[in-house]
Amino acid sequence: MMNVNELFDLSGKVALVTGGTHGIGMACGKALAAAGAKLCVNDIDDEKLAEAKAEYAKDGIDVYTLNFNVTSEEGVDKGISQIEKEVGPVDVLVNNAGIIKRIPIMDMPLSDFQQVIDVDLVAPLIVAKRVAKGMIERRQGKIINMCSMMSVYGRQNVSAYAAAKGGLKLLTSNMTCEWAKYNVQINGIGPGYIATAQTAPIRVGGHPFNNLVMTRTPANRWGEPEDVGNAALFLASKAADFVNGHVLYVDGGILANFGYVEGENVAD
Ligand code: NAP
Ligand code: GCO
Repeated sequence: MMNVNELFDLSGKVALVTGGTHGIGMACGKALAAAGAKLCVNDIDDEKLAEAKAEYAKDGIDVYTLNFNVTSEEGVDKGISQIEKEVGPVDVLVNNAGIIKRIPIMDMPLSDFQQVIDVDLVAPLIVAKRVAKGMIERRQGKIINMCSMMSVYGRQNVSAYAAAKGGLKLLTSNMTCEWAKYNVQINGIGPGYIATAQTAPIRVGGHPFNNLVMTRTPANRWGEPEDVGNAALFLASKAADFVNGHVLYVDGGILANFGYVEGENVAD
């Protein structure tokens, strides 16, 4: 008979969550650590790494922290080598680190567009390539790329972000085409609108975008980072060993919903 605990047990596994010092990344980290994984998180800010270490410790998690920029091939190689030496080979990678710039296409400097592409699309490739080498040799591994509603939809002012997240969805497919045969599962998570620092500018203080999220989200609420962390645990577990190239949308039903008008006459 199946043992559910074994199915979701990550004991002995090394997990890296990029940008895992707060928000969705921290929720993913906490979920993986709760299942027994030895958790590593990176960031580009030593202060945030120190704060995160203290925050994780409140949950009894002794997180391994290190500072490297996911857009730097050299930095990523050094960081992953350090993890492999100090902790062990990476079994689970969550490509979570990301940025957004909300600027109309016509006003967005090319350098800004390029920066978003570098962090949100090229960096997941850099990190995945570096850890996949060992996963392929060991014939096992889990890679989870943090996609978005913008992997499917466009939206005003987030062109670079949508281009990156759309590309990340298809990069996830292509990683699957090339690496699944080595028993590496590569999937994406597509969070809906989640209450984090990244969405605070369009969520807090009575921002009108709140109304849009409420009407477009059938669950009628913003998601919590933990909602995404739970999905990461599933995709990192044995329960998802035959799930590959899939983007698991954790969106409260947004993608199922065209929208509605208050007071619509349902008799028509
Ligand atoms: P967040 O609060 O902005 O956190 C992003 C993390 O990535 C931060 O820890 C940040 O570090 C780190 N980071 C940024 N650039 C980096 C770099 N070059 N190297 C290393 N780390 C870097 O965002 P979030 O809301 O938790 O989102 C996390 C992921 O989910 C992102 O990929 C985002 O696009 C995606 N997502 C978010 C939502 C949402 O509604 N919140 C929905 C869909 C998808 P610093 O703080 O030091 O800059
Ligand atoms: C925005 C938001 C979104 C979310 C997320 C939705 O400005 O539209 O920041 O992009 O972060 O990606 O899935």
